[in-house]
Amino acid sequence: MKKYASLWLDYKAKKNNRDCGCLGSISISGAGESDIRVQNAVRELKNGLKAMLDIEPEIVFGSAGSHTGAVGSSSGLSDGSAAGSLNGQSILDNEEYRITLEKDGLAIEANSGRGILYAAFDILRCISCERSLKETYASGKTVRPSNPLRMLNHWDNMDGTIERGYSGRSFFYVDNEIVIDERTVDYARLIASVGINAVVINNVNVKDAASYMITDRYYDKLAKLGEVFAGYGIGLYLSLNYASTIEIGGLDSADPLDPEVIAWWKDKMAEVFERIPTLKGFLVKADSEGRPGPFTYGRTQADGANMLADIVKEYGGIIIWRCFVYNCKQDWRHTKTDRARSGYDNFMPMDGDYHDNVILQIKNGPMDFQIREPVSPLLGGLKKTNQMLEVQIAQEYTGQQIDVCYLIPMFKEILGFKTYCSEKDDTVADIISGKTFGSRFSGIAAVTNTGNDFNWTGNYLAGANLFGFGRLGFDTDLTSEQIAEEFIKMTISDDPGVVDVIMGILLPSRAVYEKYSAPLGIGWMVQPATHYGCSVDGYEYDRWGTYHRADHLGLGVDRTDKGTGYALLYNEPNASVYNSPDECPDELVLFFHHLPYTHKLHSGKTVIQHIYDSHFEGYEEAKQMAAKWENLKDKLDSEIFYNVSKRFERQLANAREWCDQVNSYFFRKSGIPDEKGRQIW
Ligand code: GCV
Repeated sequence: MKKYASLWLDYKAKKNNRDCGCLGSISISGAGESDIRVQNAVRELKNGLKAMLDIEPEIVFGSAGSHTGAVGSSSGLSDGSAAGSLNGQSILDNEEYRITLEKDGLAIEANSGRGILYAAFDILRCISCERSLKETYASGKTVRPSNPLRMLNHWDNMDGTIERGYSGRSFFYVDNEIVIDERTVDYARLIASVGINAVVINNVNVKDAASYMITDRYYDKLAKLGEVFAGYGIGLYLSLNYASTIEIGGLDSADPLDPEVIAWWKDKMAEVFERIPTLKGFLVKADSEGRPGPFTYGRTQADGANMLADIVKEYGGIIIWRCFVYNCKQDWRHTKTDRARSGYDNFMPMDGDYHDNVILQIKNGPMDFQIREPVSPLLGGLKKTNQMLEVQIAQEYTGQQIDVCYLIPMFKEILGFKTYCSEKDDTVADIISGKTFGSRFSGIAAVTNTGNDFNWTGNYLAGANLFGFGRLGFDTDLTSEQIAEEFIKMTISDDPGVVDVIMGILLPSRAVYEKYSAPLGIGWMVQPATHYGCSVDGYEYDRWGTYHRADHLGLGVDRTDKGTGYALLYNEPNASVYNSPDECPDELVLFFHHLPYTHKLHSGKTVIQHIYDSHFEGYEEAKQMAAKWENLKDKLDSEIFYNVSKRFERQLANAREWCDQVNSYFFRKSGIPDEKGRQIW
C-alpha cells in the first residue's frame, strides 16, 4: 500500500516508446560520481528508465570536454564559476546543463552536480510526456534556469499545523519534533525535479518551539535535513524570529544598533552555521501583523536586515527580508490611509541602503494574494536592491485547494508586466532574474500548498500549481498550456482525450474563480479569518485596511491623485493609465477608482451589469468544469477521480453562494435591476 502519491514522478510504463533504442548509454561529464547529487541523478535515471521503458542503459562517466559540444565555449555553457558567492562560499552554483544526442545514447554535460540532476529530470520528463528523445535532443539542448533562486516557503508550524494549509498537516513536524523519513526524501525529489533549489521549512510567523530552531534542541535534525536537501540541490533556509535576543537570548532588546544585541547575534550565528553546515540563510517577517521588528526601536527595515546580513555574510549566508509591512490596525473611517501604499512607503526610501546579501521579498501585489491585484510598485520601483517575487500557491484567497484555480496564467501575467524601470529588460521577469540590474541574488518564492495528505496538495489538480510554479521559475518562457500539459501527462493520464479535457478545466479556472468572486480588482469580499467563501462586508468596517467602500451610488477605492495617491507610485506610463478611470484596464478599475454603478467599462457594459453578468457566468462555467470532470469517470484512477469530484461539489456550492450574495448585495445597494431579468435575491 502506497503511503502517498508519487505525483509526476510516478514513472508509469510507456507504450509509445518509439525511440528508446537510442538510449544504449548515457554519458555524464562535468561533475563526478562522488557528488551526491550525481548519485541521486543516476539513481533517478535508472529507476525511471526501467519503470517507463524497461531499459537499463549503461551510465558512463567522462571528464568535462570529452563529448561533442563539450563544456566551455563550444557547448554554449558558461564557465564553472559560482553564479552567486559570498566570501568564497557558493550559494548558487552554476546550474546550466546540456543534453546531446550521440550515436548510441545521450550525453549530459554540466558544471555542477545540480546541473546533472536537472538534466536527468529533463530526460525523464521528456519520456514521461511521450516526446521523442531524438527530436528533443538531436541538435543539443542547453538549459540555464531563468531565476537564480527558486524557492518554496513553508508556513508549517512545529506543532504540525500549517498556517493557511489546506492539504493536511505538516510532514516536517509532529509535536514540535522534526521528522526526517522516506517522505522527506520524496519531497526533495519531487521539488528538485521541477527545479526548486531553496526551501524555507518553517512559518514566517516564528513563535513557540520554532523560536528554538536556532538552539541545540534542533541542530542535529536540521543538519540531517539540510543534507537530504543538499543531495537534491536544495538549499535549506529558516524563518527567523527577529526578537530572538529577547525570546531566547534573555536580553531586553532587539534594537539592531545595540552593541549587546549585535554581539548576541554574532555568537549565535557562529554556532548556527557550525552546527548546520548546509544552511544557506534566513527569511524574516518583521514589523508585520504583530511580529516584532526594528520599528519598535525607531530603526528602519534596512537597519534590521543589514545587521543580520553583515553577521551571516561570514558564513556565506543571505537574509531574505519580507516587504509585507503594513499597519493592521487601521481606522476604516480614514479614507486616505491606504494599505496598498505601505510596502512602497516603508521600503522605497532606503533603496540602495540594503547590503549585498540582503534580498527584499515582495508579494506580487500590494495587498495580499487576491485573485486580481496590480503588480506591486516596488517591482520596478527599487533599482539598487536585490529583489525576489513572492507568490502564493496555497490558494488562501483563491479557493483553498477546494476550488480549482490554476494560477500559472496569473503568474505569467505578473512576470510579463512591463514596469518601465529601464529602457529595456524591464518586465518583472527581467528584474527578478537579475537581468535588469545585474543582481546576483534574486528570484521567485511561493508560499507552498503542500501537506501530508495522500496527494500532497489536497486537490489533485492543485498539484498543477506546485508543479507549475517550479517549472515556471526554472523556465519563465514556458507557457501555461505547456506546463499544464506536462503536469497532466506526468501526473494524471497521458491519454490524449483526457489531457484535452483537463486542459480545458485548468486553463480557464483562474478566470472562472475571478468571475464568481470579487469583481473588477476590488478583492477582499471574503469570510474574515478563514478567507474561504463570500462575505461582502466581512472586512468593510474592520482594521485590516481592506475595503470596497460601496454605497447606493457606486463602489471602489479611490487610489488616484485625488484619493490615496497610490496610482502615482508606478513608473510612467503605468501611473497615468492607472490614474485615469477611462484608461485603467477593466479588471483593475475598482482597485484604483471609486465609480458609479452606471460607469461604462471598456467592454461596453456598466459596472453593475458587469457584476451581474460575470457572477452568473462564473457559476455557470464552474458547473461546466465540474461536468467535464464527471465525464472522465471511467478514464481515471478512482482515487484521483473522486478526490477532485468531491471538491467540485464544494466548489459549486461556493460559487453559487458568491454569485447570489454579490449580486443580491449590489442590487440591494444600487436598486438597478439586471438587464437580463435573472433571479437576484
Ligand atoms: C503567515 C496573510 C495571511 C497570514 C500570513 C500573512 C503573511 O495576512 O492571512 O496568515 O501569515 O499573510 O504573509 O505573513
